[in-house]
Amino acid sequence: MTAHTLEYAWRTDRGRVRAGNEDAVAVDPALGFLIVADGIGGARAGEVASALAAEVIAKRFREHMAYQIPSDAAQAFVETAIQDANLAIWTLSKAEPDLSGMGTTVVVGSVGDAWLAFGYVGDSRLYRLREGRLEQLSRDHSFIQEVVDQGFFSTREDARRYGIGANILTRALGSSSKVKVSGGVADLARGDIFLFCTDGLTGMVPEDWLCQVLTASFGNDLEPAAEALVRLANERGGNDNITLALLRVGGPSTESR
Ligand SMILES: [Mn+2]
Repeated sequence: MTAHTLEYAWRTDRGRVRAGNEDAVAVDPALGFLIVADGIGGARAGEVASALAAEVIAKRFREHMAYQIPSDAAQAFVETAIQDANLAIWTLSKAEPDLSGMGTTVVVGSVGDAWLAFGYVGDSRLYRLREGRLEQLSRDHSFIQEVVDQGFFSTREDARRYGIGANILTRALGSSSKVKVSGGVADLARGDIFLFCTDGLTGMVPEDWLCQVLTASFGNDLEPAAEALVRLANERGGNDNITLALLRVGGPSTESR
């Protein structure tokens, strides 16, 4: 499936404040996909929405992902899978009064031969650590990101200091029958670490700390790094559910295919 050896690790944690966990994660190293979602909605509706998103997208990968497709086809596949999830959530929210208004963010990765195709809606994020630098590959669909993009503030931190709420989404799955999906394709290089995560991680742990923990994982297993990120978010308050999925790119694969 790929020219590199790949390692995966993932976690979801309730955090220290919330009564339930409305995040969802689904990862399949054999099929090469990663899904992270953060549900929105009263009672247990958020939990239903994020779980349904992960389920619909994972099912689509299991049933329809073709072997060795080009990266642009994988990006289109991810986009369609996310649109399927959106329609399923929207349909269920219309059918069940208890689930009315439910929604979720989602960020999805599809790993191919030397590339990662990705798609997302909302403020769950994708980062890539390369050569000691952590770069956000996604761009939040949030009000705070929008005021930064429009030039009212130079950074999200500035906007937050001014009192702009960090958790107002401008796009989510489930709010209408169609959704606009953002995405792209990133190349894989040896040593890269990709981080898919919800705002329960990024809202608690500064980016330079994320960078340090991931950088420190080189030469070690990936699992302790995943564990350390959850622990850090909890130590710094754990105000929200914390979910992450990691993909680390190793050396050339010895498998010939
Ligand atoms: Mn959250």
